Amino acid sequence: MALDRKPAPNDLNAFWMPFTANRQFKQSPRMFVAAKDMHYTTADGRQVLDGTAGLWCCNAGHCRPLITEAIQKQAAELDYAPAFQMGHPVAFELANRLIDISPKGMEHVFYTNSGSESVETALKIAIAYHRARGEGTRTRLIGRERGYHGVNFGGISVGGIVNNRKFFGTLLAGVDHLPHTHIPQNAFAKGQPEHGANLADDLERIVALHGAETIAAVIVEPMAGSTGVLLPPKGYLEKLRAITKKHGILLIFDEVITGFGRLGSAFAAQHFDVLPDMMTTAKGLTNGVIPMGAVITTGAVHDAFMNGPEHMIELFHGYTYSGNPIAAAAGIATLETYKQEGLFERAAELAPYWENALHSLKGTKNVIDIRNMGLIGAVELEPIAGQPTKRAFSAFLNAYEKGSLIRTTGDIIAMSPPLIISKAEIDRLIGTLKEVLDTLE
Ligand code: PXG
Repeated sequence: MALDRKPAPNDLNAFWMPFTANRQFKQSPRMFVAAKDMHYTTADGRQVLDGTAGLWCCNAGHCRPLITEAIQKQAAELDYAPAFQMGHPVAFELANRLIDISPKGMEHVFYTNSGSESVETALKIAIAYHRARGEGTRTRLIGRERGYHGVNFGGISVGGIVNNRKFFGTLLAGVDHLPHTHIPQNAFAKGQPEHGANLADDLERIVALHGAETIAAVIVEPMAGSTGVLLPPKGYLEKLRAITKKHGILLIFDEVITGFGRLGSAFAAQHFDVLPDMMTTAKGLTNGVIPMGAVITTGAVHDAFMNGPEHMIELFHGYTYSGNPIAAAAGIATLETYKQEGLFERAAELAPYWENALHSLKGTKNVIDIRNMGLIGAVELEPIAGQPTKRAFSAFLNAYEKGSLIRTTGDIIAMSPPLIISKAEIDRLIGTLKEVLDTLE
């Protein structure tokens, strides 16, 4: 059947791009047309080294055969099955595999389609959990300044990024925020910084202000990725856990970025040895290939809902695509790839090399801080006076021209390469960045 409308292939107008400077992009577009392992191919045939694993999601690299084949096979065998009141084996198998790699105590998986939906789901479960246990006054949610929890209303409410919030009205009521953990004393610290565990004590102030009996949950990224790699000071997450536990408040770790090997273990909860009540995940769950997220909960959180008549739905929440067969097949193949190739261990092994390479940029023009953990790194630049974000954005454009993909947020350059990166590729990525920074204004 002929389409009655055939847009010219070079018409970029219709697609309103997300989190993009649309007008700048459409004047000089940057298009990827293919990818393999550590590299993208641009429309003009250049190879670009992926320093960001797409958007922190392609942890196994690109177009990996197990994942591609699993998707093809599943699409031909069972494309879709209703997600409510019906099941299919692939979603159950993936849930079991997720529990196998989760911290001990995590027992159940609730599927979503993105990190944002995982966050909304976890916040709703937290409030409903307290109500199910007869504590319906616990409805407040506590996030953190500079936190990123996706872009839906719950997520931007608990999140702490001003531009993601201020255009969108009054947001959720009953939300408060902890202070962020990015303090000047920790500049150029390697790995987990020494100073700032006491910032968690602010939760006691918030509890005293509102009353513990009004607070449902605290949500934090164990390591804040999006706002420029803000690390938890030593002892900070342990304190948050102790205070939340003391006051009967659920602790949610948003592991959308830290999950699936970024820090050298399956989840940050294991890396830091702190067990939250729920973990929100997405991205690396399917290697970014098919949209899928999951909230992983302890037995206690889940079991609080399992009462009432057995024919009744226990949680009035879910998505048409929760546990979609093709996404679930991609998830299984992704976890299998991580396992067969030992990618989480590989990230841990490479972390010291990554740390040294990154910190070799200390002293480079305009570099005011460097932060790292696992296979994550950030290089913070002095902003151009009166033109915040411009210097980092120029670095991004120049690095792309020189064949390396980096990300920027404000004047911070963030990098999170696929866990398959080689030492030579680390040298190339950091070498390109050094060249770029040396030549930038
Ligand atoms: N929580 C966290 C901690 C995230 O990092 C989300 C939730 C939302 O996920 P979805 O799948 O709804 O986008 C995220 C997403 C960047 C960048 O460059 C980070 C994210 C997404 C896109 C870009 O920092 N994080």
